[in-house]
Amino acid sequence: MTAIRHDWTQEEILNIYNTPLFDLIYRAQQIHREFNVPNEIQVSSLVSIKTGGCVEDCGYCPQAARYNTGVEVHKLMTLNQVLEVADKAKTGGASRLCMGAAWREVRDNSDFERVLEMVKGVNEKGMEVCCTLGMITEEQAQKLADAGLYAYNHNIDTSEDNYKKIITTRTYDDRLNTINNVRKAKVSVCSGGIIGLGETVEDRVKMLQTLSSMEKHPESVPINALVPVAGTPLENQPLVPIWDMIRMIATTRIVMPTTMVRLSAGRTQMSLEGQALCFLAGANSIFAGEKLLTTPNPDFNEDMEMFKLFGLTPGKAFKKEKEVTELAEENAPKNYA
Ligand code: SAM
Ligand code: DTB
Ligand code: SF4
Repeated sequence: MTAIRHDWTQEEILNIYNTPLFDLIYRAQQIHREFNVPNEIQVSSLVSIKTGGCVEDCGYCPQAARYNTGVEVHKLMTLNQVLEVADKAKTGGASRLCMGAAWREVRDNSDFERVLEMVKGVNEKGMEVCCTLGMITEEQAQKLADAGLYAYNHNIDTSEDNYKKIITTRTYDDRLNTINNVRKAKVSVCSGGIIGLGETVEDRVKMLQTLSSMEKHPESVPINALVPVAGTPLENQPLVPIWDMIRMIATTRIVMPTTMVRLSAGRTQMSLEGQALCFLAGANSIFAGEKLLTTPNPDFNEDMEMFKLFGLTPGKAFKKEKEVTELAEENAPKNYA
């Protein structure tokens, strides 16, 4: 049985990343099958509940107010609008709805109260609810948990060094702090990053080291390929080669065996063959639905066609990835502190 490790060194992770491609995919697939249900892909759908006008300066983001990206600013959606979106997502085959807000942080105001109502309402529909609302305190995390929140997404995006080049309005520690607050409230952690920001392979490796050395691995790790958006500082970044995506996913799978590895933004730029290799490399989750937050994504029908073609099935809600992780960690030989 493969051990769940929290002490991967940068050198080890770099060596994995640089393994000959087929050896890398083979090892990732073996580990994938040891800890996860083969051919089952978890499907999440995204909804931007509050769009644009964000005060932060994240260099990749079309929703930052300071860049002219043409994204229309929308105030917080109503509860009913969100419930309608949830129904559509469920019909489309999604087991989780992820609600995103272009906020720097959550404030204790009527908007937050409304988000709590949304969490409650979507949860009552039998869907897992995820939120990504920017920085939150421990108390806010607890309120979200009490309302029925299943997971909270808060990406570390890249390495600590590279982070400073991409975002100046908050620090890496701010990010880690929010992740800790989510953990304390016993909400499932979803945290990953973006490749294609102009980072080095070492930056990618350092990001994976930060995630894999957490006391508990995030239950889900989204790997986004940058969607370059006109008007953002990163608009001219070349598209991520599919080989980098495959290597990144395989490496993530190997260092965090029980984690849900999400093939996230950038799928419209990928061929079906490319996506197939990402699944073979251990990705077991996607965002489905025609839009991510503000940019296009394959629609539900297209993805269901792909599932049919590959013989994949969408995962059921509340499969308790938390428990799976805990069980696997209990059963695995301990070689970490
Ligand atoms: N404002 C909150 C925050 O920053 O945590 C939540 C929403 S934010 C848009 C969620 C994540 O989307 C970011 O952390 C980033 O990793 C990802 N993202 C944003 N723009 C992207 C782009 N153009 N391409 C790929 N991923 C992107
Ligand atoms: C994540 O890692 N990727 C999603 C979700 N978590 C919130 C967001 C991708 C956003 C891509 C750019 C956009 O559509 O605005
Ligand atoms: Fe704001 Fe989040 Fe976009 Fe950064 S990534 S500008 S915090 S919406």
